[in-house]
Amino acid sequence: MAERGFHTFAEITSQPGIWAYTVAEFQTLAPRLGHFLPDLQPPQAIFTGCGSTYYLSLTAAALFQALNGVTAQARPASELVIFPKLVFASGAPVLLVAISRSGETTETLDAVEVFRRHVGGQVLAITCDGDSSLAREADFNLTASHAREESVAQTRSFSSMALLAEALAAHLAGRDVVAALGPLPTTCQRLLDEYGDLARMLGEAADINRFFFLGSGYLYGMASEAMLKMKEMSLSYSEAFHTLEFRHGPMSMVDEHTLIVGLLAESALRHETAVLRQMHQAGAQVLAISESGSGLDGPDRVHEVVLRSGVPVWARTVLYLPVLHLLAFHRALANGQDPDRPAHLDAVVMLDSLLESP
Ligand code: F1P
Repeated sequence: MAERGFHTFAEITSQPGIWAYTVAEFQTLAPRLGHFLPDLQPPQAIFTGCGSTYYLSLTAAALFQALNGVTAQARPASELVIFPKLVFASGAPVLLVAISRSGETTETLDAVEVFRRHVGGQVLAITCDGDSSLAREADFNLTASHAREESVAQTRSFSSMALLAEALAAHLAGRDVVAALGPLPTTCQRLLDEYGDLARMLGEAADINRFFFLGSGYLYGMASEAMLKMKEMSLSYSEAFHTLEFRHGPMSMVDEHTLIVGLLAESALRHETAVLRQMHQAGAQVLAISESGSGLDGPDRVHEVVLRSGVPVWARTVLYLPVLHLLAFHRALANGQDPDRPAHLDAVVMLDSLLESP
Protein backbone atom coordinates (compact mmCIF):
# COMPACT_ATOMS: atom_id res chain seq x y z
CA MET A 1 0.00 0.00 0.00
CA ALA A 2 1.29 3.49 -0.90
CA GLU A 3 2.24 5.75 2.01
CA ARG A 4 -0.37 8.29 3.07
CA GLY A 5 -0.57 11.22 0.65
CA PHE A 6 1.76 9.60 -1.89
CA HIS A 7 -0.30 10.67 -4.91
CA THR A 8 -1.31 14.06 -3.57
CA PHE A 9 2.30 15.02 -2.82
CA ALA A 10 3.39 13.93 -6.29
CA GLU A 11 0.55 15.89 -7.88
CA ILE A 12 1.31 19.06 -5.90
CA THR A 13 5.03 18.97 -6.63
CA SER A 14 4.60 18.13 -10.32
CA GLN A 15 2.73 21.37 -10.97
CA PRO A 16 5.66 23.23 -12.59
CA GLY A 17 6.11 20.59 -15.30
CA ILE A 18 2.37 20.06 -15.80
CA TRP A 19 1.80 23.82 -16.17
CA ALA A 20 4.42 23.94 -18.93
CA TYR A 21 2.58 21.15 -20.80
CA THR A 22 -0.73 22.93 -20.25
CA VAL A 23 0.48 26.22 -21.73
CA ALA A 24 1.86 24.31 -24.72
CA GLU A 25 -1.46 22.47 -25.09
CA PHE A 26 -3.29 25.81 -25.10
CA GLN A 27 -1.02 27.16 -27.82
CA THR A 28 -2.01 24.35 -30.16
CA LEU A 29 -5.73 25.07 -29.59
CA ALA A 30 -5.61 28.87 -29.52
CA PRO A 31 -5.74 29.46 -33.30
CA ARG A 32 -9.09 27.61 -33.46
CA LEU A 33 -10.57 29.78 -30.70
CA GLY A 34 -10.65 32.75 -33.07
CA HIS A 35 -13.13 30.92 -35.32
CA PHE A 36 -15.18 29.76 -32.37
CA LEU A 37 -15.77 33.26 -31.03
CA PRO A 38 -15.09 35.59 -33.96
CA ASP A 39 -15.62 39.02 -32.35
CA LEU A 40 -16.48 37.84 -28.91
CA GLN A 41 -20.10 38.27 -29.94
CA PRO A 42 -21.89 36.99 -26.86
CA PRO A 43 -22.25 40.04 -24.65
CA GLN A 44 -22.45 37.83 -21.56
CA ALA A 45 -20.60 34.83 -20.26
CA ILE A 46 -21.57 32.43 -17.49
CA PHE A 47 -18.95 30.22 -15.87
CA THR A 48 -20.10 27.15 -14.01
CA GLY A 49 -18.85 24.07 -12.16
CA CYS A 50 -19.21 22.26 -8.82
CA GLY A 51 -17.01 22.39 -5.74
CA SER A 52 -13.47 23.23 -6.80
CA THR A 53 -14.54 23.98 -10.34
CA TYR A 54 -17.22 26.40 -9.09
CA TYR A 55 -14.49 28.22 -7.16
CA LEU A 56 -12.38 28.21 -10.32
CA SER A 57 -15.37 29.72 -12.13
CA LEU A 58 -15.38 32.65 -9.69
CA THR A 59 -11.82 33.60 -10.57
CA ALA A 60 -12.23 32.79 -14.27
CA ALA A 61 -15.35 34.97 -14.65
CA ALA A 62 -13.66 37.89 -12.92
CA LEU A 63 -10.63 37.63 -15.22
CA PHE A 64 -12.81 37.24 -18.31
CA GLN A 65 -14.83 40.35 -17.51
CA ALA A 66 -11.80 42.44 -16.60
CA LEU A 67 -9.83 41.56 -19.72
CA ASN A 68 -12.64 41.49 -22.28
CA GLY A 69 -15.19 43.98 -20.98
CA VAL A 70 -17.87 41.29 -21.22
CA THR A 71 -20.31 40.81 -18.37
CA ALA A 72 -19.30 37.52 -16.80
CA GLN A 73 -20.68 35.77 -13.75
CA ALA A 74 -20.01 32.49 -11.98
CA ARG A 75 -22.73 30.21 -10.59
CA PRO A 76 -22.70 26.69 -9.17
CA ALA A 77 -24.01 24.27 -11.81
CA SER A 78 -26.86 23.20 -9.52
CA GLU A 79 -28.19 26.78 -9.53
CA LEU A 80 -28.41 26.76 -13.34
CA VAL A 81 -30.34 23.51 -13.14
CA ILE A 82 -32.72 24.27 -10.28
CA PHE A 83 -33.17 28.05 -10.69
CA PRO A 84 -32.49 28.80 -14.38
CA LYS A 85 -34.60 31.98 -14.34
CA LEU A 86 -32.39 33.44 -11.64
CA VAL A 87 -29.32 32.95 -13.85
CA PHE A 88 -30.45 33.53 -17.44
CA ALA A 89 -32.19 36.88 -17.25
CA SER A 90 -32.87 37.87 -20.86
CA GLY A 91 -32.96 36.27 -24.27
CA ALA A 92 -29.55 37.78 -25.07
CA PRO A 93 -26.88 35.37 -26.31
CA VAL A 94 -24.67 33.92 -23.63
CA LEU A 95 -21.43 31.99 -23.73
CA LEU A 96 -21.47 29.12 -21.22
CA VAL A 97 -18.07 28.05 -19.91
CA ALA A 98 -18.48 24.72 -18.06
CA ILE A 99 -15.52 23.59 -15.99
CA SER A 100 -15.04 20.06 -14.65
CA ARG A 101 -11.95 17.96 -13.98
CA SER A 102 -13.78 14.72 -14.74
CA GLY A 103 -16.27 16.07 -17.27
CA GLU A 104 -18.77 13.65 -15.69
CA THR A 105 -20.29 15.56 -12.76
CA THR A 106 -24.06 15.21 -13.10
CA GLU A 107 -25.01 18.79 -12.12
CA THR A 108 -22.53 20.26 -14.62
CA LEU A 109 -23.84 18.05 -17.43
CA ASP A 110 -27.41 18.93 -16.43
CA ALA A 111 -26.51 22.64 -16.48
CA VAL A 112 -25.32 22.30 -20.08
CA GLU A 113 -28.57 20.51 -20.94
CA VAL A 114 -30.66 23.28 -19.35
CA PHE A 115 -28.62 25.86 -21.23
CA ARG A 116 -29.21 24.05 -24.53
CA ARG A 117 -32.96 23.76 -23.89
CA HIS A 118 -33.70 27.25 -22.57
CA VAL A 119 -30.98 29.62 -23.71
CA GLY A 120 -28.93 28.45 -26.66
CA GLY A 121 -25.49 29.76 -27.46
CA GLN A 122 -22.03 28.31 -27.44
CA VAL A 123 -20.68 25.97 -24.78
CA LEU A 124 -16.98 25.91 -24.06
CA ALA A 125 -15.64 23.19 -21.74
CA ILE A 126 -12.52 23.33 -19.60
CA THR A 127 -11.65 19.85 -18.35
CA CYS A 128 -8.86 17.35 -17.83
CA ASP A 129 -10.54 14.65 -19.91
CA GLY A 130 -11.05 15.34 -23.60
CA ASP A 131 -13.07 12.10 -23.99
CA SER A 132 -15.54 12.90 -21.20
CA SER A 133 -19.27 13.49 -21.61
CA LEU A 134 -18.80 17.23 -21.06
CA ALA A 135 -16.07 17.46 -23.68
CA ARG A 136 -18.25 15.60 -26.17
CA GLU A 137 -21.25 17.80 -25.44
CA ALA A 138 -19.38 21.13 -25.70
CA ASP A 139 -18.81 23.12 -28.88
CA PHE A 140 -15.17 23.68 -27.97
CA ASN A 141 -12.82 22.08 -25.44
CA LEU A 142 -9.81 23.31 -23.62
CA THR A 143 -8.22 20.26 -22.05
CA ALA A 144 -5.42 19.98 -19.52
CA SER A 145 -4.82 16.33 -20.35
CA HIS A 146 -1.49 16.07 -18.52
CA ALA A 147 -3.04 17.26 -15.28
CA ARG A 148 -5.26 14.23 -14.54
CA GLU A 149 -4.98 12.94 -10.99
CA GLU A 150 -5.17 9.83 -8.82
CA SER A 151 -6.22 11.80 -5.76
CA VAL A 152 -9.74 12.84 -4.89
CA ALA A 153 -8.85 16.44 -4.01
CA GLN A 154 -7.98 18.60 -6.99
CA THR A 155 -4.56 20.24 -6.90
CA ARG A 156 -2.64 20.25 -10.20
CA SER A 157 -5.87 19.71 -12.14
CA PHE A 158 -7.36 22.84 -10.58
CA SER A 159 -4.30 25.00 -11.18
CA SER A 160 -3.90 23.72 -14.75
CA MET A 161 -7.55 24.36 -15.61
CA ALA A 162 -7.13 27.80 -13.99
CA LEU A 163 -4.19 28.42 -16.33
CA LEU A 164 -6.42 27.52 -19.28
CA ALA A 165 -9.07 29.95 -18.03
CA GLU A 166 -6.44 32.70 -17.69
CA ALA A 167 -5.14 31.88 -21.17
CA LEU A 168 -8.65 31.90 -22.66
CA ALA A 169 -9.48 35.33 -21.25
CA ALA A 170 -6.13 36.80 -22.23
CA HIS A 171 -6.03 35.30 -25.71
CA LEU A 172 -9.49 36.64 -26.57
CA ALA A 173 -8.36 40.05 -25.28
CA GLY A 174 -5.37 39.99 -27.62
CA ARG A 175 -2.76 39.63 -24.86
CA ASP A 176 0.53 37.80 -25.29
CA VAL A 177 -0.39 34.62 -23.42
CA VAL A 178 2.92 32.82 -23.78
CA ALA A 179 4.98 35.78 -22.58
CA ALA A 180 2.79 36.07 -19.48
CA LEU A 181 2.28 32.40 -18.63
CA GLY A 182 5.67 31.10 -19.81
CA PRO A 183 7.57 32.06 -16.61
CA LEU A 184 4.99 30.54 -14.24
CA PRO A 185 6.44 27.00 -14.04
CA THR A 186 9.83 28.35 -12.90
CA THR A 187 8.19 30.64 -10.37
CA CYS A 188 6.02 27.77 -9.08
CA GLN A 189 9.10 25.60 -8.56
CA ARG A 190 10.84 28.39 -6.65
CA LEU A 191 7.79 28.91 -4.41
CA LEU A 192 7.57 25.19 -3.60
CA ASP A 193 11.30 25.10 -2.80
CA GLU A 194 11.44 28.37 -0.89
CA TYR A 195 8.24 28.01 1.16
CA GLY A 196 7.84 24.24 1.53
CA ASP A 197 9.29 24.33 5.06
CA LEU A 198 7.03 27.20 6.09
CA ALA A 199 3.97 25.27 4.81
CA ARG A 200 5.06 22.22 6.76
CA MET A 201 5.73 24.21 9.94
CA LEU A 202 2.30 25.89 9.85
CA GLY A 203 0.55 22.70 8.71
CA GLU A 204 2.01 20.77 11.63
CA ALA A 205 1.54 23.54 14.23
CA ALA A 206 -0.44 21.87 17.00
CA ASP A 207 -1.58 25.22 18.44
CA ILE A 208 -3.54 26.13 15.28
CA ASN A 209 -7.05 24.70 15.11
CA ARG A 210 -8.90 26.95 12.66
CA PHE A 211 -8.00 28.40 9.29
CA PHE A 212 -9.46 31.41 7.50
CA PHE A 213 -8.57 32.15 3.87
CA LEU A 214 -9.20 35.74 2.79
CA GLY A 215 -9.13 37.09 -0.76
CA SER A 216 -10.83 39.82 -2.81
CA GLY A 217 -11.50 40.42 -6.49
CA TYR A 218 -9.87 37.77 -8.68
CA LEU A 219 -8.50 36.08 -5.59
CA TYR A 220 -11.73 35.26 -3.76
CA GLY A 221 -12.11 32.11 -5.90
CA MET A 222 -8.54 31.10 -5.05
CA ALA A 223 -9.10 31.73 -1.32
CA SER A 224 -12.23 29.56 -1.52
CA GLU A 225 -10.31 26.76 -3.22
CA ALA A 226 -7.56 26.93 -0.57
CA MET A 227 -10.29 26.67 2.08
CA LEU A 228 -11.77 23.60 0.37
CA LYS A 229 -8.37 21.88 0.14
CA MET A 230 -7.85 22.35 3.86
CA LYS A 231 -11.31 20.98 4.61
CA GLU A 232 -11.23 18.03 2.18
CA MET A 233 -7.71 16.81 2.87
CA SER A 234 -7.34 17.45 6.59
CA LEU A 235 -10.92 17.71 7.94
CA SER A 236 -9.97 20.94 9.68
CA TYR A 237 -12.18 23.89 10.50
CA SER A 238 -11.59 26.10 7.48
CA GLU A 239 -13.55 28.98 5.95
CA ALA A 240 -13.09 31.57 3.20
CA PHE A 241 -14.30 35.15 3.09
CA HIS A 242 -13.92 38.26 0.99
CA THR A 243 -11.16 40.00 2.89
CA LEU A 244 -13.00 43.08 4.12
CA GLU A 245 -16.13 41.05 4.84
CA PHE A 246 -14.17 39.29 7.56
CA ARG A 247 -14.64 42.22 9.92
CA HIS A 248 -18.42 41.97 9.56
CA GLY A 249 -18.97 39.09 11.94
CA PRO A 250 -16.52 36.26 11.18
CA MET A 251 -13.70 37.99 13.05
CA SER A 252 -15.47 37.12 16.29
CA MET A 253 -14.06 33.59 15.78
CA VAL A 254 -10.43 34.78 15.89
CA ASP A 255 -8.21 33.75 18.78
CA GLU A 256 -4.60 32.69 19.35
CA HIS A 257 -5.33 29.28 17.77
CA THR A 258 -6.30 30.87 14.42
CA LEU A 259 -4.29 31.10 11.22
CA ILE A 260 -5.44 33.87 8.88
CA VAL A 261 -4.17 33.38 5.34
CA GLY A 262 -4.39 36.57 3.28
CA LEU A 263 -4.20 36.23 -0.51
CA LEU A 264 -3.32 39.86 -1.16
CA ALA A 265 -3.93 41.83 -4.36
CA GLU A 266 -1.54 44.69 -5.14
CA SER A 267 -4.42 47.05 -5.92
CA ALA A 268 -6.09 46.37 -2.57
CA LEU A 269 -2.97 45.98 -0.42
CA ARG A 270 -3.60 48.90 1.93
CA HIS A 271 -7.15 47.79 2.77
CA GLU A 272 -6.32 44.10 3.00
CA THR A 273 -3.22 44.43 5.16
CA ALA A 274 -5.26 46.58 7.56
CA VAL A 275 -7.55 43.55 8.08
CA LEU A 276 -4.59 41.21 8.61
CA ARG A 277 -2.98 43.65 11.07
CA GLN A 278 -6.21 43.87 13.04
CA MET A 279 -6.53 40.07 13.20
CA HIS A 280 -2.91 39.77 14.31
CA GLN A 281 -3.66 42.20 17.12
CA ALA A 282 -6.65 40.02 18.05
CA GLY A 283 -4.22 37.11 18.57
CA ALA A 284 -4.15 35.28 15.21
CA GLN A 285 -1.11 34.04 13.36
CA VAL A 286 -0.99 35.52 9.87
CA LEU A 287 0.29 34.16 6.57
CA ALA A 288 0.40 36.93 3.94
CA ILE A 289 0.82 35.99 0.26
CA SER A 290 1.58 38.89 -2.05
CA GLU A 291 3.50 39.83 -5.15
CA SER A 292 6.10 42.07 -3.51
CA GLY A 293 5.68 41.71 0.25
CA SER A 294 2.82 42.82 2.47
CA GLY A 295 4.78 45.30 4.58
CA LEU A 296 3.49 43.42 7.66
CA ASP A 297 6.62 41.42 8.35
CA GLY A 298 8.50 42.02 11.54
CA PRO A 299 6.14 41.05 14.32
CA ASP A 300 6.15 37.59 15.77
CA ARG A 301 3.56 35.21 14.27
CA VAL A 302 3.45 36.98 10.86
CA HIS A 303 4.70 34.88 7.93
CA GLU A 304 5.20 35.94 4.33
CA VAL A 305 5.09 34.28 0.94
CA VAL A 306 6.39 36.69 -1.70
CA LEU A 307 5.54 35.62 -5.24
CA ARG A 308 7.96 37.94 -7.12
CA SER A 309 6.37 36.67 -10.34
CA GLY A 310 6.84 39.77 -12.47
CA VAL A 311 3.87 38.66 -14.61
CA PRO A 312 0.64 40.64 -15.13
CA VAL A 313 -1.99 40.47 -12.41
CA TRP A 314 -4.29 38.23 -14.48
CA ALA A 315 -1.52 35.66 -14.98
CA ARG A 316 -0.51 35.31 -11.36
CA THR A 317 -3.69 34.07 -9.67
CA VAL A 318 -2.61 30.40 -9.85
CA LEU A 319 0.64 31.15 -8.03
CA TYR A 320 -1.15 31.67 -4.73
CA LEU A 321 -2.14 28.00 -4.55
CA PRO A 322 0.87 25.62 -4.51
CA VAL A 323 2.16 26.68 -1.07
CA LEU A 324 -1.40 26.42 0.25
CA HIS A 325 -1.70 22.92 -1.25
CA LEU A 326 1.34 21.98 0.83
CA LEU A 327 -0.18 23.62 3.93
CA ALA A 328 -3.31 21.44 3.59
CA PHE A 329 -1.22 18.35 2.81
CA HIS A 330 0.93 18.70 5.94
CA ARG A 331 -2.10 19.48 8.12
CA ALA A 332 -3.79 16.33 6.78
CA LEU A 333 -0.82 14.16 7.74
CA ALA A 334 -0.59 15.87 11.14
CA ASN A 335 -4.32 15.15 11.66
CA GLY A 336 -3.77 11.47 10.87
CA GLN A 337 -5.66 11.70 7.55
CA ASP A 338 -4.70 10.32 4.16
CA PRO A 339 -4.80 13.29 1.76
CA ASP A 340 -5.23 10.89 -1.18
CA ARG A 341 -8.51 9.61 0.21
CA PRO A 342 -10.55 12.24 2.06
CA ALA A 343 -13.35 10.99 4.27
CA HIS A 344 -16.80 10.61 2.68
CA LEU A 345 -15.67 12.05 -0.69
CA ASP A 346 -15.60 10.63 -4.18
CA ALA A 347 -13.59 12.14 -7.02
CA VAL A 348 -16.79 12.70 -9.00
CA VAL A 349 -20.34 13.26 -7.81
CA MET A 350 -22.61 11.28 -10.15
CA LEU A 351 -26.32 11.38 -9.39
CA ASP A 352 -29.51 10.55 -11.25
CA SER A 353 -30.15 13.51 -13.52
CA LEU A 354 -31.90 16.39 -11.73
CA LEU A 355 -33.86 17.14 -14.92
CA GLU A 356 -37.33 16.09 -15.99
CA SER A 357 -37.39 14.58 -19.49
CA PRO A 358 -38.11 17.31 -22.07
C1 F1P B 1 -16.08 18.51 -8.83
C2 F1P B 1 -16.02 18.04 -7.36
C3 F1P B 1 -14.71 18.38 -6.67
C4 F1P B 1 -14.70 17.94 -5.24
C5 F1P B 1 -15.12 16.49 -5.05
C6 F1P B 1 -16.31 16.14 -5.91
O1 F1P B 1 -15.64 17.58 -9.74
O2 F1P B 1 -17.08 18.69 -6.70
O3 F1P B 1 -14.48 19.76 -6.67
O4 F1P B 1 -13.42 18.11 -4.71
O5 F1P B 1 -14.07 15.66 -5.34
O6 F1P B 1 -16.20 16.66 -7.25
P1 F1P B 1 -15.42 17.90 -11.28
O7 F1P B 1 -16.75 18.25 -11.89
O8 F1P B 1 -14.47 19.06 -11.39
O9 F1P B 1 -14.86 16.64 -11.86
